[in-house]
Formats: sequence, structure tokens, C-alpha cells
Amino acid sequence: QLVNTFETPEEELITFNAGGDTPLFERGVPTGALLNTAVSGTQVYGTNLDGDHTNGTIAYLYSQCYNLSNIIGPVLKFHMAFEIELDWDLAYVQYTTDGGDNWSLLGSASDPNWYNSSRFAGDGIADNCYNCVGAQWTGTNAIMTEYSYALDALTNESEVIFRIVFHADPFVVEEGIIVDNFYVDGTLSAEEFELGGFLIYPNPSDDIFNIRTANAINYDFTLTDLTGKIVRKVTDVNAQNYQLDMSGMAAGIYFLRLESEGRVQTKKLILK
Ligand SMILES: [Ca+2]
Ligand SMILES: [Ca+2]
Ligand SMILES: [Ca+2]
Repeated sequence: QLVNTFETPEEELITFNAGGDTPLFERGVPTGALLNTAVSGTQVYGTNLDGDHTNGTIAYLYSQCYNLSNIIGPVLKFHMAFEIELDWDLAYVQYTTDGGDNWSLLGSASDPNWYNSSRFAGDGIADNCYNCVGAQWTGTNAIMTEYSYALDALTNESEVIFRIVFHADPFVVEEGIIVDNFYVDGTLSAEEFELGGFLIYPNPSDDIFNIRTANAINYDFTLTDLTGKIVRKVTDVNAQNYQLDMSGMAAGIYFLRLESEGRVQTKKLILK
């Protein structure tokens, strides 16, 4: 599976803050006092690359959309290092299977190689953790560490998007988190592999969707809106990386139907 090394603009993901101010997550070289290492190359995603995060912020880093039904034994993996105000600020992972309408917490604190805290708001253990969700990372681990989560419960899902949530309370800032080499590990099933293994990212997107194929193949595609109307048709694409520019089109859900040598695959695109 394609690893997001975050080294190039093609690997940019969607970032934003609840409230809509400048996203805390940014891609680049981390230069914090504690958080300053990449696993691949030089670049990562971080909650402010060169210093402390901001107070009172909920920041999101969205993954691309994954078709887990085509992956045998999918495991979500990424490297992360963090300096998070213990039991006051936190980070965790959510997922959606319905294009972002509903988000669920991914995993629990008892899962191996995953969260380090099971505190929840109002658990009576101490007078803190007001934002805790019952399964999260909090405290400090400044060494880039690979976290992994077996996605056994989601293997029938064809459109899964993950997001890393970073939640800072109104007081005391630290360096936050840095993330590198984000991907879903596993083996592509034969059918998907023969079709070429299309990957579309970012998805959702504001304008550009990159269509990447694992193999050098020619394909056609049609783009339809929710009513089934064809809004774009392109034949004989032979680029392994094709940029579908949807700027100026109405926000919403579209279906991208890819066809190559008689094989067809349809992907849902979310234009923000
Ligand atoms: Ca990197
Ligand atoms: Ca704080
Ligand atoms: Ca930082």
C-alpha cells in the first residue's frame, strides 16, 4: 500500500480546525525543541512545525479515502511523536464510513500498540481530563514511534476515511504532535490489483483530486453527480498521476467511474 511520506505536495492531506481558523496541522520540516525528527525524508505533518500549538483548539488531519474491502488484513499504521499536556490535552483517531456524516473513535486504550490513556471526562480519578474521550494519547513520547491498529471490524467497508484529532484545552501549550508515514498496510486483493489499484487523494478535496494508479495502464473515466448526470468524461488517460480539477463545481458527492480493459470501478468523491 502507498505510504504517505508527506515529502511532496502530492501527498498533502486535508487539514482544518473546528472553528475554521488557520489549520494547526501543517506539512513540512519539524523544528521543535523536542519534536524534530521525520521517519521518511525530512517532512511530516505537525501541530505547528516549529513550536507550540495554540490554546483552545481542535485540529484535524484527514486521511484519503480507503477501500478496505479490497485489502486483505488491513492495518492502519503511522509514526507519531508527541508532547501533550498530560490529562488536559489529547490526540486520538476517528473514522467515518459514510463520507463524514458520522465519526467514531477508532480503537480503545486496551488495544495493543495504540492509545496510552483510558481516562474519560468525569471519571472521578482526578479533577482534569475534561476533554478526554476514554481512549487517547496524552503526555509525552518524543521518540517517533509506530502505532498500528488492525482494521478487522472494517474489512467490508469500501469508503473509510480516518482523521487524527488533536484537542487542546484553553490553558498551557506544548509542542503537540508530529506524524509521518501514514498508511493502511495489507495486501491488495487480486481483483483490485489487476484493475491497477486506483488511489484517489485527497478525498474529500476542495478542488483537485489526484488519481494515482499502481501500474502504467490506460483508462477512461466519467464523473457523475448525485442525479446521475455526467459532468466530465475523459478517455484514454495514460498518466500514473492524473489531476482531476473540480474547482468551480458545486460542493457535494460525485461518482468517478473508472474503466480499463473492460474492468470497471466506481469511487465516491466528496467535493468540499
Ligand atoms: Ca516524511
Ligand atoms: Ca493545554
Ligand atoms: Ca508543534
